[in-house]
Amino acid sequence: MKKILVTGSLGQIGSELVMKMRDSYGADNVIATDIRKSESDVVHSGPFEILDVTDEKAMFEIAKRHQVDTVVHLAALLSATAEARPLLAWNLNMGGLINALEVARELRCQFFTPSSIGAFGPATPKDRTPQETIQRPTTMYGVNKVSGELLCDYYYHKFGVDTRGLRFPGLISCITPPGGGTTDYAVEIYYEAIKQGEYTSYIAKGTYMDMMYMPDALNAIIALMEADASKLKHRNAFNVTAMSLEPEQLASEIRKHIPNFKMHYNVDPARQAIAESWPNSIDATAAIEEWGFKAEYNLEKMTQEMLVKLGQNLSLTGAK
Ligand code: VAH
Repeated sequence: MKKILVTGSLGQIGSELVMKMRDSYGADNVIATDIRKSESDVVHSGPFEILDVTDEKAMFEIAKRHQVDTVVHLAALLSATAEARPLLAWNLNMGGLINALEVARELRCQFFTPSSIGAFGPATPKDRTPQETIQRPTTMYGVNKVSGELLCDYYYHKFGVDTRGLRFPGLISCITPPGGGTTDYAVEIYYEAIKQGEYTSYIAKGTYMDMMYMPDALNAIIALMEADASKLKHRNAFNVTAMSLEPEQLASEIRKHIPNFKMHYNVDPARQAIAESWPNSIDATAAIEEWGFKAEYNLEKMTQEMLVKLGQNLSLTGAK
């Protein structure tokens, strides 16, 4: 990767990945794009372009003008929003993906896009879900993710595009809150713990989902993209995870730092149904064996860092 185009650069992954890639590859070598502009480090620390990923001509023009050799396609609607607006999700998630793959094909770029544990469904083995197993998701987001995995495989086998991807768990970050996800509760809880000392979870206690702290996710993307292609058997959909959590575990760990933290529940049936259709835990053996995946953060280490960094960020913005 020398010259990288990133779509969805102001989103939860993009806003941190762009900054990390600019540190590693040079600010001018990471072209950030998003459908809107905002006052952020991403916009001010290197090249930024407005891009609607459903406009392939515009994407091709930006990629060609900057002579990129890598496309990192992150722009997408997450699970809860996709379930509320399935047709919009299909058009954006699949239309954006095929456009990004076409640009990568025409300009002979390496390609990354994330899949998700959302690519699994109720028929999938729930515990230590294997790398290769039944994928019959019951959400539009899951249909998009399975279709995306197959499309990326197709572009590799048919056109030789060096496509790579990861099935991400819920990602927890202190920089840009996620929007429209099912696992967002695991981010919101930290913000509310600091601001209010309590949190009302829309996911029921005892509902296990895989989670990962954002620094581990960013390292995984870069490690996969820099991995020896000859060692990759799975390419576009490596299971990666750091921990399997349910809301009470997060609450207990937070109480080690904020003893009076109170947890309440007001379950959202729509997002609870999505969560229950996903695995409790997935198996990351293929990623470990094929390109050395390793997560550095467990619940204790993540919570310690999240509360310290969020506390600083919220004080800075006066939100505390
Ligand atoms: C979501 N955060 O909740 C995303 C992710 C595994 C979950 O794909 O939709």
